[in-house]
Amino acid sequence: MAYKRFVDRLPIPPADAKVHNVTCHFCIVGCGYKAYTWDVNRQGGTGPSENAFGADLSRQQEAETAAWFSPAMYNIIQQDGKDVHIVIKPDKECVVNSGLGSIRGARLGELSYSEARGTQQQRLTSPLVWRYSGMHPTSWDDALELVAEVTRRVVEDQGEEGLIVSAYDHGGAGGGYENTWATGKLYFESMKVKNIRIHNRPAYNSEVHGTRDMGVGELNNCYEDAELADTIFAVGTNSLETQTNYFLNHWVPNLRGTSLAKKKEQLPDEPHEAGRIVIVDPRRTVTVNACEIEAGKDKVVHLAINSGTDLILFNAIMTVVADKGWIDKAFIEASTSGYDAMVGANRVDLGEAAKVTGVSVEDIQKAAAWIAEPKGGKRRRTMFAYEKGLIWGNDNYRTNQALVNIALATGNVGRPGGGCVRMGGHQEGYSRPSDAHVGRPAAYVDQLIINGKGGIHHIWGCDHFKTTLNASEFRNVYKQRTDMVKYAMAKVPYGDRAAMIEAIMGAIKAGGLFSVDVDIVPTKIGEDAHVVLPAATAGEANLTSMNGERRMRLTERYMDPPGQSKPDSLIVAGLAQKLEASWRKAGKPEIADRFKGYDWKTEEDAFLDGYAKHEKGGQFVTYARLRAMGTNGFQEPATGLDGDKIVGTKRLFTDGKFSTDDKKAHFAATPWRGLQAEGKQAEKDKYPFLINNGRTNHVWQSAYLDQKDEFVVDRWPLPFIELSAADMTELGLKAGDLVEVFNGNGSTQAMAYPTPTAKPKQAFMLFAYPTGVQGNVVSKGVNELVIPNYKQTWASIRKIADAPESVRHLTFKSQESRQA
Ligand SMILES: Nc1nc2c(c(=O)[nH]1)N[C@H]1C(S)=C(S)[C@@H](COP(=O)(O)OP(=O)(O)OC[C@H]3O[C@@H](n4cnc5c(=O)[nH]c(N)nc54)[C@H](O)[C@@H]3O)O[C@H]1N2
Ligand SMILES: Nc1nc2c(c(=O)[nH]1)N[C@H]1C(S)=C(S)[C@@H](COP(=O)(O)OP(=O)(O)OC[C@H]3O[C@@H](n4cnc5c(=O)[nH]c(N)nc54)[C@H](O)[C@@H]3O)O[C@H]1N2
Ligand code: SF4
Ligand SMILES: [Mo]
Repeated sequence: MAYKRFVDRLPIPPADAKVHNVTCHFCIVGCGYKAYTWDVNRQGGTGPSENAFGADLSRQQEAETAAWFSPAMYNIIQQDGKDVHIVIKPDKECVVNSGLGSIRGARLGELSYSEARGTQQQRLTSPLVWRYSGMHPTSWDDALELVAEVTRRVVEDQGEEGLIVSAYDHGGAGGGYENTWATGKLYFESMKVKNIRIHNRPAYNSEVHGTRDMGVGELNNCYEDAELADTIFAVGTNSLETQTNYFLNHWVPNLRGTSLAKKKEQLPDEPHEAGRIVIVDPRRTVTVNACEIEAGKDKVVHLAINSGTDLILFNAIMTVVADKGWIDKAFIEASTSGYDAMVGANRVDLGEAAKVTGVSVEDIQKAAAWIAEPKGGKRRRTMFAYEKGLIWGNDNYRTNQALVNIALATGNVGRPGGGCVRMGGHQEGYSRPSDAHVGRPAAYVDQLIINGKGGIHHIWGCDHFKTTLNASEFRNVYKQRTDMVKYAMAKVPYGDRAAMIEAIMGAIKAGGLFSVDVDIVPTKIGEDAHVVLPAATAGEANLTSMNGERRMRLTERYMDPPGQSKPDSLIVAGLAQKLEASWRKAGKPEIADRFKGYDWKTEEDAFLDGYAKHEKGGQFVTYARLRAMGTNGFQEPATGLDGDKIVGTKRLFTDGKFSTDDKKAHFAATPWRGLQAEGKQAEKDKYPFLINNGRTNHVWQSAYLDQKDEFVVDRWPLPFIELSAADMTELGLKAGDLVEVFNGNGSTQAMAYPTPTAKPKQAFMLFAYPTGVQGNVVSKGVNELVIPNYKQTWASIRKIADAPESVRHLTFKSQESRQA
């Protein structure tokens, strides 16, 4: 069982503790935190003037006090080379989270690198290179010169097609405006790299092309809209677990009716009641359960559709809405095009839709009414929210568009209480030169690697072995190709650089791949790399990003990076300089000159070169202004200054003008066409179990920090796979037993978690976990724009062993702690 060892007393932050603005660097929500630091051999007192909270700590504090922190929020870190105490606690003044932490963000303290307290000792502290048959530490110069030299030689041989890049495109840790700009400048401006992919999909494309092509950018509302909506229509988003404090601080008040006063105040001319919610998800999530508890069952509809059938469901809802005339005629007239054609093309028979989706005709009609039926003669306000159940779902492009069709038809884009939005994953922080040269559809990069293409791979903060589709085949080929280079390298003395480069190039010509991994910890893909470069992460460098309502903040540097690690932007700068030198030495000054312009000394220099110059409103944004605007920041785009305050934009598209040439939002024809990606229907026909997959509250992403956090590893030594009681019996399983999940794509393992609410033959497995990679059984099938269907996976399951020792202490209680 998880417990905090050696902590029976925590120091009191003194009144003069340094205070830093922090945005939690995990999920999209971007909760505001404050980091308090002070000298390690001091602490504050209980008197209000003696502690940083200004509270009388000699007395019992009230239940909702902010003058409090938990052991998980605390650590001892280094600041300017000296040990200091640190407390990273949620900020009550931040409008995003109003002082709430989550089970992830509230551990920012203990997830920091600390030599004094032994946390995150896995962090990379120096550049590593492959020599003497292992990874060994070296200097930045040595490592970067090797990377630059091999990169140049590969480009000389194969053109820029030979350089394959994997890079995050998000905000938060492993991203942010500084780092996306730096990597973008290197690969899109100094070079014109085409064979590049994003962290979460195997090509360089939008995951929501569908909505963008209609002119509707995907983060178009504000979190307050969830408090103002009459109805929230939530598709494939398990927001209690994945956008936790957005759900708790902005959805729950509406469902409870506590945002009614706000509704009446802001929208006085219409009737109001507590919010309702419709959730589309094949499985009953804890979000569904929490909504039933908060709103009452009569205000919640869970449409438990068959996996991958969202599209026909949306078309059916659209059909009802159109037939009833529950549309916003004035808006359709003034701000859109193609309505009639869309309704004609997408019309479906409700009986047919019910058959395909498994949802009754009555529930389809009820959902349509809750979304669009006028209330007391006024238009109903509905917020449409979707995330990976839709985005990584069947026929992504059209399904996305089918949802936007309903939002537009009902006049819910650009209006209070509306929006048609991604719930989001990471924070955002995209600032890069044009990627137009990549083309559309973009190259399917994983397949290039699998098919022996490319000679060198640069990886920025991605661990494809855990997180890509078709991961089993990808890893097998990757290992073979990188091993070829390792064997060649082992034959020459490392110090003989000229001979080493020849050996590497020889292996590459024979089909090998040279791999460079930039990360903060050792990764699975990094095990096959030849050079590993240590990055500093959020809090160890200044970093800007925006959240799901485009709220931009600066996370201030509050601690030293581990060892020699550096912010990604400065690693890019170092690499660009080495590339310049390498091309110059090779007698190609015209190419060398393209790598000028990286003389950044700090991450702020990268920010000024990128965001400030290139993003809309960027001229108003400086670190100093962001710092002064604290954890509330402003909502992008910036439109000007009010004194020294940046003025932002609460909602997009409020003027009814959209991002198309004619400024109209374009409705889309999106007829249903079954399981669309290659091989999916055959896989479904062949294997008995749906292997639905995704996230759980405790774990952040591929567990890159959690894998060394006692609390998480103790709860999830192995990834869980939720199974119905009937399936447990049929497979001869007891709680915690080890199972193998396998199909034609590969195999993986997990721990059986009996789940009373699971439907028979519909399993749900934790994704991306180091001790069992769900992606191993995901097929390579993608849509025509190379968007994967991680969620539509079918496989067999068999028992491997009785519950191993590591899971015997676990509880297998239902995740639904109570029922409505
Ligand atoms: N089966 C299945 N697969 C999926 C998904 C799914 O739902 N199902 N979802 C997909 C989605 S939405 C996502 S976002 C991806 C995630 O896929 P990835 O982005 O590959 O995984 P992460 O764990 O988020 O982070 C990758 C690496 O970034 C490193 N990192 C963290 N901070 C920094 C930093 O400051 N600098 C650098 N250089 N590195 C850093 C971490 O140590 C980690 O090794 O997985 C995708 N894969
Ligand atoms: N705790 C935690 N929070 C996170 C993350 C994390 O790792 N841990 N990661 C962050 C990131 S990068 C991302 S992208 C987001 C993802 O946030 P979400 O999209 O909310 O998370 P997932 O669990 O991937 O998938 C959501 C739901 O999609 C459902 N689903 C599966 N198939 C279908 C389908 O065919 N149709 C519909 N409608 N639904 C389906 C699943 O049952 C699941 O409940 O979470 C972010 N927040
Ligand atoms: S909800 Fe997201 S941003 Fe907020 S504390 Fe949790 S992980 Fe961090
Ligand atoms: Mo994501």
